[in-house]
Amino acid sequence: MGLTLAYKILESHLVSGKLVPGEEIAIKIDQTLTQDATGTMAYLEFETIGLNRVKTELSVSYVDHNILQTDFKNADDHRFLQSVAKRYGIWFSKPGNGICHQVHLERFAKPGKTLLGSDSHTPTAGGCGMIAIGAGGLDVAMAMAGQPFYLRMPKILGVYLYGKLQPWVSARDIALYLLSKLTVKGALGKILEYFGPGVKTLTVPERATICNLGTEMGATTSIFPSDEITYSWLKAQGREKDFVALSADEDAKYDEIIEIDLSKLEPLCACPSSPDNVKKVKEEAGKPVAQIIVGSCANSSLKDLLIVAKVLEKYKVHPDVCFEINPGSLQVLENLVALSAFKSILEGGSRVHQSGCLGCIGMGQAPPTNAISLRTFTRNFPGRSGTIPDFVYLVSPETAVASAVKGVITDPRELGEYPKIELPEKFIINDTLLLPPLPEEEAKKVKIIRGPNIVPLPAFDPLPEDLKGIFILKVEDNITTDHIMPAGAQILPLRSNLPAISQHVYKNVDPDFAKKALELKEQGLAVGIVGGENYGQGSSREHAALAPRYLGVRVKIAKSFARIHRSNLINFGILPLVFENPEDYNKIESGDKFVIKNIKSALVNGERRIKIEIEGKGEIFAIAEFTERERNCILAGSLLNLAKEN
Ligand code: MIC
Ligand code: SF4
Repeated sequence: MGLTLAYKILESHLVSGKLVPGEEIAIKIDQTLTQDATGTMAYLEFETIGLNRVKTELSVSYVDHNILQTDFKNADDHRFLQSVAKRYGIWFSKPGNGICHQVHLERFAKPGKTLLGSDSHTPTAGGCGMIAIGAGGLDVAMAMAGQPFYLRMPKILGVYLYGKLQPWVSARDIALYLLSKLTVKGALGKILEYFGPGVKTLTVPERATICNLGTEMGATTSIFPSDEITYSWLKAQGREKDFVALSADEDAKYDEIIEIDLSKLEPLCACPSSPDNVKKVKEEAGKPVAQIIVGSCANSSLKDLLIVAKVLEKYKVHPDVCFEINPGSLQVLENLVALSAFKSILEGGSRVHQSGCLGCIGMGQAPPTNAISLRTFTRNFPGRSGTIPDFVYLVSPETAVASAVKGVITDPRELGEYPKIELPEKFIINDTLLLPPLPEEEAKKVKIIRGPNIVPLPAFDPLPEDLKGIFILKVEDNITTDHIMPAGAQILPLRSNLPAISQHVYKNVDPDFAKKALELKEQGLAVGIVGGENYGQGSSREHAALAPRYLGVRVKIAKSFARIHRSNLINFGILPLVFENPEDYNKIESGDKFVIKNIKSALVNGERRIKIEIEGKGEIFAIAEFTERERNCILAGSLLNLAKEN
């Protein structure tokens, strides 16, 4: 029986376990990436492990999220990160060099290798034939320390592409089509592997867009084969030596298959406020738009901005639209300039920003009140833009620019003939903002620079024998990490300061959450949270576990959990329990008192069924589905405690 590409790469990196769906496996990690919003914590964690240098083939620290410097905090973080990179043998991508995933694809992604990144969109590099997975900062710190990465072997969902996209339909529309079929939880526990004749019609950045958005479906990762198109991409980056041809066997056996005829797709959009609320652009056409942004790790490659430039050669941006461009990287920007495309972007009426995440994570670019904003971003979760309520649509660069010139949501096919776009055979490469690691002897002498906002991690107490407390919050399905630990210009700068950032947990859901939780913690009681399906979807931010833990959260009971958030909870000693009977969700209300007797002994004995007594309502049962490693981690109170014990 033939093998899938994902299987082959996992097999060549397997450290322990069996490659059987659902079984825990450990894989060797070749490369890591961090970004500044998750990176400061990841490096504080790496420091506590006490090594002299990273043990990976390559580790890169990017600064792309917190590049708004409203005071000393972000600037201090940048200096901390740069000094850590120098000290421990890590590449450092300076602010302005671009979004981690775009730069990684350009400069470092290698077919056949594994990459672990402290950002949920790390799978973008799957466009270049690698297994690239998003994880919490602590998992990435462990990988930098040479430890394998543990995960449950996903199922492999083969996506068979055939036909060719019609003019004005692009990679984003393929991903939106899949989102409409799979929803935000349809790819949980799965790897999306693309194959079939349609693959050859897509460039590497287009493949990367598709892999990037697999994250929004809950996928563990997404991957494309490495073929002659991958070779041309690497060659254009001056990296042809990194090429190896890789694909699934002809007779590969996928756990499931979805087929997509690319020629049948049309421009799609994700309506407010979920990436899977997908409709045809023509169904929404005619609605006035106030703001449009082309950017983010999903859609800000050279091709994405060239299409914008080509349209703006002919038309001007509508006077009532604020049309903004966030180039994916310095390389994209420089090549746009060299191709004279930047001129049309400027002359056409765009507002151009520096390369980085910017408004995608609410660092500026908030839309006006009661107005539609179209974005080529990854997520339109409620309030993520910074305006509450917001009306954010996710669209392709083609739909974005067509709507920008018309002033209303517009199907780009209305613009007539599709412009001819040629990508350079060789990109202009400028790595001056990308600093290589120092040699070991020199690195040892480097002093790490810490600003006053960089607060060391507190100690986390082990799991007590009984958990007695109150469920202080009950939330619905698909709660995102943006609900749990919001980002944006005021909160993101607090990522290295746990006591400060904790004050903002669940702020937009229950403004008193932090206060209530801390009061219970002071009384020695445990804080509990009740959730629905796919609890904790979205980002990899471990602060969505770390900060609640700091506030005294010890148990979350939900119908199901998103992969990265579940791992982060375990890494910081919070029990993620799943309702045995999902109907029991209706029995618990916020404010209910609970007791979980002998939970410690139950975990020590590997018991799966846990009794929870709810005051005045009787008992319910929850499933504690943990591997031995996960159980030990929860018992120790955190993975760091466990690592120290060992
Ligand atoms: C996001 O897109 O939500 C982020 C910001 O990139 C996060 C990481 C973070 O919260 O720092 C992610 O996707 O993992
Ligand atoms: Fe940055 Fe947005 Fe991509 Fe997250 S999704 S890495 S915030 S561009």
